[in-house]
Amino acid sequence: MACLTCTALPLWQIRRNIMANDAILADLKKAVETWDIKLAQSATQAAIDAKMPISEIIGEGLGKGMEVIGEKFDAAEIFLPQVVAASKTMEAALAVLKPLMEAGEGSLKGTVVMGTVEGDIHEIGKNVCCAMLRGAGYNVIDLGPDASAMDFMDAAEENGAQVCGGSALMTTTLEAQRELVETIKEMDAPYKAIFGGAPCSQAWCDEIGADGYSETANEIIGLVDKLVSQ
Ligand code: B12
Repeated sequence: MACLTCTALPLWQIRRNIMANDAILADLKKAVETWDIKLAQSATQAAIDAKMPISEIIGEGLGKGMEVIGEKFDAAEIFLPQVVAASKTMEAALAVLKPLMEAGEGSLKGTVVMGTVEGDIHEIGKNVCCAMLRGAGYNVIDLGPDASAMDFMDAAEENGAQVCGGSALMTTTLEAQRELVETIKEMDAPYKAIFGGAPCSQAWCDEIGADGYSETANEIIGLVDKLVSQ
């Protein structure tokens, strides 16, 4: 939280900025919820202009909209075409953020190979994690969806990665996370394995012997920071 006594801004101006930022976050959420690509792009640009951190733009704005989409889909209030439209809106907003996210790469805190595990095509959560990690200064190799354990191994070796992060959104594809842990162990490779996605949990990660789990993209940075510094 900002220290009010340390800033040169008068209190009324701080309050006005907070209100303006709240309005931008509401627009970001609404844009994804209503699959409004133009609003997503303009609100993302407004957030950048307001110097909002990437973690807030994604975690408190766009991501909140995607949460609503997930809940509505689960409740059969909307169907696959609307979910696809919301995904495309999220991707359009992430494209506006891309130059900002890539600016962090120069510092190279480490390299993370990210992918959605084999048999699974859900990408949005994984893309959000990639964006957050890039924003935090990591070099991220994104394998995209349907990535096999060997795809992770090859990319990690080629790029000297420290961490492999596998996303799974279906109960049927959770097993592919176990396979990645086992492949890393069998090959006696030095990579840490972290996992996430809606059906994944800390208990599941403990069961398969993974090195870490995070429920949200906001927590992934702290998790990777800890593993890379070990
Ligand atoms: C969007 C979506 C789709 C889109 C995906 C678009 C895309 N480009 O990704 C489309 C329409 C293509 C789709 C297709 C399908 N889907 Co779908 N989909 C969803 C939906 C509605 C939202 C998922 C999402 O994007 N959430 C928003 C993101 C931001 O959240 P997230 O993914 O959880 O990610 C966060 C965290 O989990 C974490 N995280 C994520 N990954 C990682 C990785 C690491 C390493 C870490 C640390 C953290 C982390 O950080 C993220 C950000 O905070 C979910 C419902 C739901 N409630 O999850 C169903 C859902 C996942 N889909 C489902 C199904 C069944 C399918 C289909 C089989 C449908 C079909 N009949 O064809 C196909 C999949 C085919 C396949 N082989 O993969 C089921 C899965 C059921 C199950 N438990 O197995 C769900 C749960 C819907 C349901 N209730 O039935 N889907």
